[in-house]
Amino acid sequence: MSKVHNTPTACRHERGVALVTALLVVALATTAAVAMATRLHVDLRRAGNLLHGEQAYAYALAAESWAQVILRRDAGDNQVDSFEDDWATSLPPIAVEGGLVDGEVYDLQGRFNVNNLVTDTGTMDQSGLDYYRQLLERLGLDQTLATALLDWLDSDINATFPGGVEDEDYLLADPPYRAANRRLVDISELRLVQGYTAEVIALLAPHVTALPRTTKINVNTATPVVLLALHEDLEARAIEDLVEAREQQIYETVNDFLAEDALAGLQLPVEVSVQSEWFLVLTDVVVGGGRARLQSLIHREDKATQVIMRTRARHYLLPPPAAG
Ligand SMILES: [Ca+2]
Ligand SMILES: [Ca+2]
Repeated sequence: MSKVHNTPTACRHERGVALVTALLVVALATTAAVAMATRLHVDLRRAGNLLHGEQAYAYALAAESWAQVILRRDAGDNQVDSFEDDWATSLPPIAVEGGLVDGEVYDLQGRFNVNNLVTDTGTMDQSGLDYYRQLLERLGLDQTLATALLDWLDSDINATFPGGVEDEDYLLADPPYRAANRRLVDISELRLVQGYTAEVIALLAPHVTALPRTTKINVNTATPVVLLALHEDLEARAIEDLVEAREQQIYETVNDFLAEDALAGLQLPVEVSVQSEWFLVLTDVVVGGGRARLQSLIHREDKATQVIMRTRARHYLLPPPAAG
């Protein structure tokens, strides 16, 4: 019986199986070849992007070095820091081989350093706190934000009244955490402090910074709101005039600023300055498919500069302040 089945029908069946197998092998081989080609293509692209990314980073570091040269040269050129200085000049993006380099230097002493709420030993700094309360007031923000931040920064664990927040509140959060009880390393840490919502931070961001030491506000580069917060009796209109006048004639000395009519008879809670030591350099470089964004905190002292902190960011953590 079986022989009967090994007739042309069976042969055709075997030939059929062989053909299907052959087709499958061809199909698999083709798929594998395509997959390999795709992988190779992706690998090449990945390698290319990595290479471009590294190239972009190298350019960003070069731009950062260049910014430091400008800042050092400025310290030799003049004893005052203002938007008239070379470092404050905004340049269009510079074309480099295969890409573009963009960079900007910002004077961080044109903002209020929130670390001034505490002294170097971690106790409350009354004048810093008074200033910050006025800044919050001018921005239409809640006063309790001042005590919440003070408690985050001060070394003790006793909540300040009213509005203070220490461990007992943060430990109830999900997930629980503790107050830092030390100065901020980066202003983005504000996000951890109770009450500092995205909306609050967006309002504050252009006017605040976090620097490792107590700093003075530079009246030549301070934002209008930062100037307005110097005293509760200052009027917005007077500060507008003052900022306009500053564009024509910068303040060469602190006394020139204090001699302004708008400030007559006012006792400022904090010391001000016409010089700056702390700068932020933002660099944005694109090379082919690679991109490098760098935030560098620069300290300048005695005509020397030092990079204190460097962050390679996908997005800048905080927007830069509006110039002027
Ligand atoms: Ca200068
Ligand atoms: Ca504390």
